[in-house]
Amino acid sequence: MAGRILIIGACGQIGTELTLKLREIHGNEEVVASDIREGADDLMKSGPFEILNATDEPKIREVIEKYNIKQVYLMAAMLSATGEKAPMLAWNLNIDSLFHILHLGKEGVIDKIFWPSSIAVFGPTTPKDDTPQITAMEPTTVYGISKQTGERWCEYFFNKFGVDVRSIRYPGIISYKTLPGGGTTDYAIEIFHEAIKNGSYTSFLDKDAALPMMFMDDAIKATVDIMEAPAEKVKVRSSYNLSAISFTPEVLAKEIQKHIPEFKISYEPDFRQQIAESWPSSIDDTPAREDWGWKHQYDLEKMTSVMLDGVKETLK
Ligand code: AKB
Repeated sequence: MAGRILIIGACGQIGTELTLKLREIHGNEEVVASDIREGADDLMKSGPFEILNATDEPKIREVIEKYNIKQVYLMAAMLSATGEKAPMLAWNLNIDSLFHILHLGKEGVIDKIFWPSSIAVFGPTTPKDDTPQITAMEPTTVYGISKQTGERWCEYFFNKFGVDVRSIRYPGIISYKTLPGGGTTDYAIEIFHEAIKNGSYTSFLDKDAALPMMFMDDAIKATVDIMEAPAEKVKVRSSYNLSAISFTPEVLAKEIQKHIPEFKISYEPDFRQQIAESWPSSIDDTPAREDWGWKHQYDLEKMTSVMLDGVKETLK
């Protein structure tokens, strides 16, 4: 590969598994992980790592030069629930980091950028079911506003300066290797840990809060696929809708009960319920499927059984 890959925010929930996958594909030395803190052992030991704050532009340039980086995956972000507690910090982190990377693309220092958006770009005026790619978008969270703004800037930098930036709107991502941090969809991971440890879970979302979700392996596959697609196939340069499964806490609990019959769920909705209510229940991702061949592999049943095995393994 001509030039290496840099992952910013490599120690987070998606960053960790993405780094390991990209190292498997391109070779360990070709993929530089970076974050503001150290992460999982396998990530730290398998290839180069740099402590890097995503808003520190001079340090980003230094790392890019040091390793001859040509592709950047900007995974650092403050998510929806945490963002509501620290709005300005969320805005600064989510937007400043993106600007630094887009400008490096504009200057021709790097060739390709991946930047994740989210279903949080949608809001209460968006059609809830099978939300189309192009629709009303009036997000009500700081995280959603920052992601929507970021999408506009990505498209602008592509149109005006030819920056090859690619993006998908992640739904809630479900995984067992690294815990998520501060999202509204985090209940769908906590529930597995609590089901195995205690046989019960109190959900911070209501029983019928349906949200779009996806197992981690599918999210990683989508990320790798869109980055490997020929440029002309990536027709949406804001961000692609991406969909796999959609369920409520009650439906997920019933699926878990097929494996752990004594599992009990109760509901104590908090401020995150309001965020969930402003988001779609399900997503129409036809453009991603048609343009670059996106296809998910995990349904609710398969995801649940892999999650239960995976969480059991991590708790050993
Ligand atoms: C969150 O809940 O904030 C995230 C997301 C849907 O982007 N998981």
